[in-house]
Amino acid sequence: MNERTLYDGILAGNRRAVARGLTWIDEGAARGKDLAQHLFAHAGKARVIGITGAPGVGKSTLVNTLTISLRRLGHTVGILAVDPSSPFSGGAILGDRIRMQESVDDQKVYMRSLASRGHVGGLSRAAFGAITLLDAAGFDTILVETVGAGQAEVEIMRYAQSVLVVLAPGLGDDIQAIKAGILEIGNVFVVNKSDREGADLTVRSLRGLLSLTPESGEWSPPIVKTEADHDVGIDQVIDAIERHQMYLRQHHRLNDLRYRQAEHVLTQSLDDIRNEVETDFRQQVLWKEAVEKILSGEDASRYARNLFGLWLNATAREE
Ligand SMILES: Nc1nc2c(ncn2[C@@H]2O[C@H](COP(=O)(O)OP(=O)(O)O)[C@@H](O)[C@H]2O)c(=O)[nH]1
Ligand SMILES: [Mg+2]
Repeated sequence: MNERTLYDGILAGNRRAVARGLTWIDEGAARGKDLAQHLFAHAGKARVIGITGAPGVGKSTLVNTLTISLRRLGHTVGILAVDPSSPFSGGAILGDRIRMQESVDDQKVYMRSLASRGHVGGLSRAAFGAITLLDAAGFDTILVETVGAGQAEVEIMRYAQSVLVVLAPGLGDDIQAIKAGILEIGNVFVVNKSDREGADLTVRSLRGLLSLTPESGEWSPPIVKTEADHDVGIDQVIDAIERHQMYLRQHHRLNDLRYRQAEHVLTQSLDDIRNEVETDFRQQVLWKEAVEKILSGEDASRYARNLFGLWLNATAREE
């Protein structure tokens, strides 16, 4: 499959093309980056829901149950699991459960986990590319599951419109240990495993913590109790998401987000060019000459500008 066929296939929602494209993006190489950049113009229609929280709180179970409900409501759902520490094992289970519970058309759900890219920037970029691809492929709802631990995950949640932070009782005082960062990114809080003792205590502690964090605009994040493995509270989660989406539309936040994403794509593109320039010149004698000149007191920025100029001329000739 060449890039053109792949691109057209993705826009037509062809599953093989979607799978191949996600693999390209997950590789983190130039062809995947190009593909994601080309697809950006066709994205921006889906609602992107982030689901984050500590390992074991029930995020994957919630994603599974939410998907079933969203399918019942007629939505098409793209799912990304970004969890480098524990690879998503729910893929087959998800498919099976949906087939068991609903006679839905499998074609309307697509699930994929992203591998660890080794460094923060790579994983986050692959996630953004993958969201863009699923959006361009026509999935109207995209669920992105991350483990709310590191910087990469918080960064990935910045691509989501509505962020669900999932907690579970039994964390006790550990709730205090929840990073302030994760409280700030949450638009809806889900206290899952509410069949367990301590759920109400968790809700109260959470409410206390939330009252201390500065409010962002007129939205005050609701707290929803769920039992994700028994489809309890899922309608309320969907309702909270709908209300948050409505809030975003009414306050023109979706346009702002899209604008920032376009800026992000531009920044990435500039970074790519910078890296390409360096890689090119490191292989040439010019690089060594420049380094030696700088050693003997010449201005590095003059050389940097010079190298960019030469690179631009060379690429202009190629085109
Ligand atoms: N008791 C109880 N267990 C749950 C609930 N939701 C999920 N689980 C279980 O919690 C475990 C971890 O769930 P998982 O979805 O993999 O958590 P994740 O690591 O956050 O994705 C699994 O054994 C689930 O079956 C719930 O509402 N109540
Ligand atoms: Mg999981």
